[in-house]
Amino acid sequence: MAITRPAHLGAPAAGSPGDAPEDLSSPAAFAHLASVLAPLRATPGARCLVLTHKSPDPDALGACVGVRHLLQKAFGIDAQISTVGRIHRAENIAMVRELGLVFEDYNKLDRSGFAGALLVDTQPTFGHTIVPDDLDMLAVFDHHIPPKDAEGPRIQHRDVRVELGSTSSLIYEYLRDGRVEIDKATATALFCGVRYDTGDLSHNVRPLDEEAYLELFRRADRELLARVQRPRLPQAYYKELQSSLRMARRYGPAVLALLGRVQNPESVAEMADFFLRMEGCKWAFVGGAYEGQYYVSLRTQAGCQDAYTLLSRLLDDEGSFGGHGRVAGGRVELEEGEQLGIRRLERRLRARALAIVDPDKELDEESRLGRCLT
Ligand SMILES: [Mn+2]
Repeated sequence: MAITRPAHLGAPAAGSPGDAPEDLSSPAAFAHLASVLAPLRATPGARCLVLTHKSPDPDALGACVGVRHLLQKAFGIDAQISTVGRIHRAENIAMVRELGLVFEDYNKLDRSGFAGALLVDTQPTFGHTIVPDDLDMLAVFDHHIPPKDAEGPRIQHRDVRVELGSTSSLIYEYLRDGRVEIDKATATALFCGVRYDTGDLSHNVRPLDEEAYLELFRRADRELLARVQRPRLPQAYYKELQSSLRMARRYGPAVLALLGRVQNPESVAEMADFFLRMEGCKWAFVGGAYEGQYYVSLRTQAGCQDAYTLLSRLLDDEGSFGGHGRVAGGRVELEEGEQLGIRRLERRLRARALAIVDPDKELDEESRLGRCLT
């Protein structure tokens, strides 16, 4: 079943080739993308590369699958998804396994056969993103705040909507405007993306996110969704949970868990979600080192400062980060003598967190050291 545009949005406009307009919105966005892809449509056998950030999350994965579907069905262009970095979180692994997704390893890929690249859920200048300098950047679809003054490659079609809850919602809009039929597998993948980034429509939600969530859910494989949401967990998960509980400290409205080395970088985000649920907790900040990088994750409650601004204060120009609404994450490159580097970095992070929680140093000594949770 093809998706029909809701009547109140009117009919899609005709194509308008040329430079990307400042403010892309439906249906001008679809028309502009069509104009950018027109030369490829005229080239038989043209293929595109679909890329995202390292260690993709469900929104990145869903948007990749959605863009590939859009290219194939709306424009007749073949596309290959390629990823960098392992997929870690149990839910994300389950999503890939259950949907039978196959991605090419970017580092082993022969890029010579591609006419151009499209990037989803990230932007070329972000730290955790690798983009080919030997391919045209045809399009970028994202909802993260762009970095200031960053010089990137020329992008023919740039659609970054920071107000949106997920990139998967944005891709849904293109499929809808292109009147593309969304099959069960594509709907399920996109739905996982909207669900993950908006917490089942509980935060960062715009009408488009809501429409995408409901329309995609209608078409999704619900048994498969249930298997993705409650996957089996490796034993290492429980070990990490135990050490996180032991190392976490409460500083007034904040919970901090700076974990030293972790076996799985995704557990940093997982634990931040977990600690934020504690009664009285306004924000949770978790960090852990993995393969030369120190990963950080921040979650904030409604009414608290937005996560992006708070994380920028916590990192104070160290490493790279991104975020929106109540969710932010980043990473800091660790230097030689890693063990010492981890400890020093954690000390700096703790000091900055404390300066935010207790700017006038009014807490007593014990509270300033942080209280154990257990
Ligand atoms: Mn996203």
